[in-house]
Amino acid sequence: MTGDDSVRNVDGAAPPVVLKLGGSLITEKGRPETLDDAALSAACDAVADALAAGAADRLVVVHGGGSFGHHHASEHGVSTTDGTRDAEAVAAIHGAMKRLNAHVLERLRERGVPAVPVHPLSLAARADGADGGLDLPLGSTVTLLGEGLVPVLHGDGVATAGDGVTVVSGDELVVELATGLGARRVGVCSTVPGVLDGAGDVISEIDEFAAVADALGASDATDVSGGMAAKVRELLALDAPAYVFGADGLAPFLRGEDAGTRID
Ligand code: IP8
Repeated sequence: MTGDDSVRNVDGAAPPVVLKLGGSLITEKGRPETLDDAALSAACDAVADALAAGAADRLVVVHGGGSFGHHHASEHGVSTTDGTRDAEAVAAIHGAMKRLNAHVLERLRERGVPAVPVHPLSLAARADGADGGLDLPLGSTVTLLGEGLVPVLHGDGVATAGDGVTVVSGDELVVELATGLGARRVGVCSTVPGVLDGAGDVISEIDEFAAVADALGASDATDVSGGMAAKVRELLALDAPAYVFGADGLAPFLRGEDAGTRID
């Protein structure tokens, strides 16, 4: 896929934009199930303004867990690699994510954004276990987009062969959606203004991992530390240009401009 708007994707329509709103941006991470109301409202304003202006029509939103999902996941010892077969634990994690999702949807809808939920627990699976890939059927997301709606997915529990239910992160969903939908652009909005170098300055552009491995504190060959280095690696592997930016970068990104760090 390319950034060329004239290119059509699998459903014959213009490729969508995939936007992740980080859990640390839209919630207060230290306080269980607490929204960062101002940050969430500002993000929803930016999305509504962009849609009203005709920018970013065909938009898929993904949000993270912040103080909703992570709080319950850690209470029950569940992570992307450690699963549970305890239905109460699954209900607690999924229920918290649905509550956060409902807040995001409500704020988008009250600004005129036709946002509808897509819950990954009901769709996705890791059929080969926690180490295997994510199978995320895209039929509902593609169809909702085609109907002029804005699908809003979220980090969630995911059925995992041999491990019960593990966590699927918003970042993993972004990669699956961007690849499967042939996204035009990908944006990751969080509390940091971009990918930072060793001196704490935003790196404006990354086109190969080796060039920034030292600054990110990761070796080129191995990256068990996860975090930003892993995120950069995954975004580099996408065909679409990806941007990592803070709250101030959201409006420019949705207008089609560069914001934060461009990873391509
Ligand atoms: O905040 C995790 O999503 P993330 C969601 O994108 C849960 O890592 C259920 C903890």
